[in-house]
Amino acid sequence: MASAQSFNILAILAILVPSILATEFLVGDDKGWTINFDYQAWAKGKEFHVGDKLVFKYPEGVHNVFKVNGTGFQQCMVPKETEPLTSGNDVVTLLNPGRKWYICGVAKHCAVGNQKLIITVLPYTVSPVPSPAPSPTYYGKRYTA
Ligand SMILES: *[C@@H]1O[C@H](CO)[C@@H](O)[C@H](O)[C@H]1NC(C)=O
Ligand SMILES: [Cu+2]
Repeated sequence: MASAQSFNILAILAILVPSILATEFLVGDDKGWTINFDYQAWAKGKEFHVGDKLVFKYPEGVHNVFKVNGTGFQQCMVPKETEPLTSGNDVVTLLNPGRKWYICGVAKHCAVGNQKLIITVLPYTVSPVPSPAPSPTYYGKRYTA
C-alpha cells in the first residue's frame, strides 16, 4: 500500500511534471489556422495530453476559434452562448482528457473550407522511468561449514 507521503510526492509530480514536459502544438504548423487545410491529417499520429497547448495562428479578423461539441463539429454550428477566440494567436491549454472539437465560425470556413479540428486528449501519463535492473538472486547451493 502506498504511504500518504509517497502519494503526496506523486501528486506534486503530477502537477509539476506536465508543466515542464507540456508540448505546444502549432495547429496547422506553418500554415496555421486557415481554410482548405487537412487538420485531420495534421492531428494524425500526434499525441495530445492534458497540460499541452494548442496555438491557433491566423491574421486577426480573418478567422476565429470556437470550441464546440461533436454536433457542432459535424454540422459546423457555432454555439450562441459562447464567444470565440479572436486574437489571431489563441492559446488553448488542454485541461481535460477526452475528445475536443474546434471550428472557425467565420462565414462558411468550417462547412465549405473544412476549417475544423478534432483531437483526443489523453490523460497525463508519467512515462515509466527505467528502474535499475534487479540484482540477480543467487540460487546456487549454500555451503555451511
Ligand atoms: C452541443 O452544442 C450546442 C450548441 O452549444 C447545444 O445546443 C447542444 O445541446 C450541444 N449538444 C450536446 C450533446 O451537448
Ligand atoms: Cu476561418
